[in-house]
Amino acid sequence: METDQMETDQMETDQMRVTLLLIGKTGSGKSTLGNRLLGYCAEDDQNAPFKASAAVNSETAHIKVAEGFFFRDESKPIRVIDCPGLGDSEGRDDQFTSTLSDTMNEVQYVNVLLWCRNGQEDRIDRDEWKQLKSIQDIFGKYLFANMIMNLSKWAHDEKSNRKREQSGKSFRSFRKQIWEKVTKRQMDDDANAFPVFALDALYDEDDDIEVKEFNNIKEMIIGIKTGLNAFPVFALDALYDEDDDIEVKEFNNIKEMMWNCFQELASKPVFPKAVLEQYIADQEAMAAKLEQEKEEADRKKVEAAATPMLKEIKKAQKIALEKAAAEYRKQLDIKE
Ligand SMILES: Nc1nc2c(ncn2[C@@H]2O[C@H](COP(=O)(O)OP(=O)(O)OP(=O)(O)O)[C@@H](O)[C@H]2O)c(=O)[nH]1
Ligand SMILES: [Mg+2]
Repeated sequence: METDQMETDQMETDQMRVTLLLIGKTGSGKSTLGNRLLGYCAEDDQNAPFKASAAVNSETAHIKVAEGFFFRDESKPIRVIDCPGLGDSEGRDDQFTSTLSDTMNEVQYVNVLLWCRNGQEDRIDRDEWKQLKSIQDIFGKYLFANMIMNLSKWAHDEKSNRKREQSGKSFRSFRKQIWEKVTKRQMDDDANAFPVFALDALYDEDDDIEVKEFNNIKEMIIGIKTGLNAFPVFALDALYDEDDDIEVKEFNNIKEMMWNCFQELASKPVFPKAVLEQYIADQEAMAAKLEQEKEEADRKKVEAAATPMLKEIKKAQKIALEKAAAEYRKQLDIKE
């Protein structure tokens, strides 16, 4: 009984689990952020599910799925999927789409597409486009509506803040610039508006394919309104200084806002195309089976209803036949 209860609890938790897919370039801080969101603080915590490192080559070689709770809060179950960053030197890029596709078909849905970017890099390069393309191949364009961006390596201490303000690169202005560059529209005062792409994305404006791809993905991201109405961007510094009051306050603040977004997307999961196709096929098979069963039941019902009627008809026919035969005999004057 207790085990049953535990299994039920487990199933309910699974149903509610907010699933996050971390994407981004190699070294952009995906694994570090994933560990942090699951409540692993120390950089070298051996129990942390994802391995992070400062190595030049991609540290994460395989897609890994880890389940836990948002900052270990048991009322907030999450599932984090950490991907290798594209653009490594090990030639793994080609396998990326098929491996990601397999993993997605297994996990079935994603609530949040969490795009990690190094806050010190304002260019979006070819590898990031490639990753977005893979996502599109698997999910269709819909997952882009559930996108959140996080800038790593964006320290919030006083000195860093001051330095950025002085160089005109505050978080607000950074976001505004990107927004306007991508949408070619003036950003209104909506504080949640998402700076879709970074400054001076690397695409080659003379290359038709690159231009097409840029515009394509741009339209998707701006145009879809099924997930979050405005795409938020955060700068949660996964390695903030716990002794710096400003950093701690900012970290907790951003953490809170991030969870609110996750929660909003919890009821708007996005499914891979393959999962949807399978679901539709199962539904159709089920409907066909039900139809067949219904036809069989109807046939039996008609048969059952027809039986007494047939008996009546047969009886009436017999009577008529006997009557006709009697008449006939009379005509022939056959004596009985
Ligand atoms: N200061 C600071 N450093 C960070 C932050 N996030 C990641 N780093 C550092 O950046 C380096 C790369 O981080 P990873 O988490 O391994 O990056 P990744 O995106 O998982 O990289 P791949 O697995 O290679 O794709 C590590 O040295 C981290 O300590 C951050 O928010 N702030
Ligand atoms: Mg990694």
